[in-house]
Amino acid sequence: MDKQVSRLISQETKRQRNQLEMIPSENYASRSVRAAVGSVFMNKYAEGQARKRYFQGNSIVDELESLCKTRALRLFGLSENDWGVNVQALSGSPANLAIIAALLEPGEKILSMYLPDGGHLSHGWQLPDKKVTLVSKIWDITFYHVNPDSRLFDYDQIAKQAKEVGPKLLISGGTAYPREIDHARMGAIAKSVGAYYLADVSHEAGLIAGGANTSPFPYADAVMMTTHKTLRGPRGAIIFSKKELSQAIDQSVFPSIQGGPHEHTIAGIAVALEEAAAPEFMAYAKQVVTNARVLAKHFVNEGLDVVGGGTDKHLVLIDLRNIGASAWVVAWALEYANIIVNRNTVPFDTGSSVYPSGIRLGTPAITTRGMKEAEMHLIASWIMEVINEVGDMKVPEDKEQRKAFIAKTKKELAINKKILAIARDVKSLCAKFPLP
Ligand code: DSN
Repeated sequence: MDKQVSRLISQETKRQRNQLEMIPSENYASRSVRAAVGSVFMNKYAEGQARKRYFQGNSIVDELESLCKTRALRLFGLSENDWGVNVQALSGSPANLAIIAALLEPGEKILSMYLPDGGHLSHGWQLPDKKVTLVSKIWDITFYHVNPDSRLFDYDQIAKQAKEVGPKLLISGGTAYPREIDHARMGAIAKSVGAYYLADVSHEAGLIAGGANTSPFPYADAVMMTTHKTLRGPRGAIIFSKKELSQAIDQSVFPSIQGGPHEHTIAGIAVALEEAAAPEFMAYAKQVVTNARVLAKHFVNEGLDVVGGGTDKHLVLIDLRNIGASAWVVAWALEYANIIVNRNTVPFDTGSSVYPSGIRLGTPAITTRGMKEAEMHLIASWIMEVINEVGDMKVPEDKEQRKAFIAKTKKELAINKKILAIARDVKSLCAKFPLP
């Protein structure tokens, strides 16, 4: 009925089909997940918890939400005697806000990972002269950093800092940290200073469910995950918390922060959790990591500076400074080559969030299409060709010159013969690996 939106949906479907989605936080949800999200559950208001609602007509919604929670606990091998679970938070940032608001009084201290080292905005990001996030406006934030040489965490240093700061909450969670976080160590550090440990495993959720990454559950007081990344569900979030904390967290989600939960999303999450419990999902999770490792090794062999020396997960972070390439130019050139990555800050970045020094790429979506090691080598070679083609195009420092450069460069990239040839090859590869 709506021609304009319908046209845009068709165009986006085509784009997703013909391009390589290599942003590590993206994936392709199954048709069943999408059907559940587009279902009549969208029409229902259901404030409160199952069987404790404020509106009538919720007996079926109650069943749905309880099913989703049971599946969530089962997927991660948790007992309902020890763990509470909330599936109502709208996404990762409101979920983290709800957890923090439930566990801490305003003004109390949080120790969390520094954003340019791969952390997340919702862990209290602030600049020296600007409280960028609501979390940083309400709570007292200190960041921990990666080691300057290894660009990895030095847990002894974090333990020392935790003693000095005395936080009430220690948060881990990397959106651009390529190695596994040592949850046992982080949990022990939190315990040693009387802090709660919140593991934000939004990026790794599917890898943990599939046995390809270590579970934080034995060590954390609360675990938050978004549901649309490696877990391959709809956009949403799940909060797990130790039983004694769960009531406060439920009340923090509703009525403190949100109104009615999106029950259609909860239906989609329930479907995704069932899909993730299937044996094929374990194979998928392992292949996601294998594919990322193949990419990382290929880039290291080509002389690129792969942060952390490789990856344990689904993502690879490349610092382009050693070859003098501009991340903005590379990311756009790759887009014209039908390869979608994102430009990203890297540890000790000398650029800005808009013009950072790195690119971040990941394998969850292309692995969902069925791509394996051979395709990773092919993709890595195309990425190298693009980087070599545009490596000497630098974004000027001067604002006015930059504006002119951006307009000119986009036009040049769009008609670059080498890039267009790669775009055609990428499209042919994509045709062999249909979307779910
Ligand atoms: N936007 C997500 C990511 O790309 O990692 C985090 O919010």
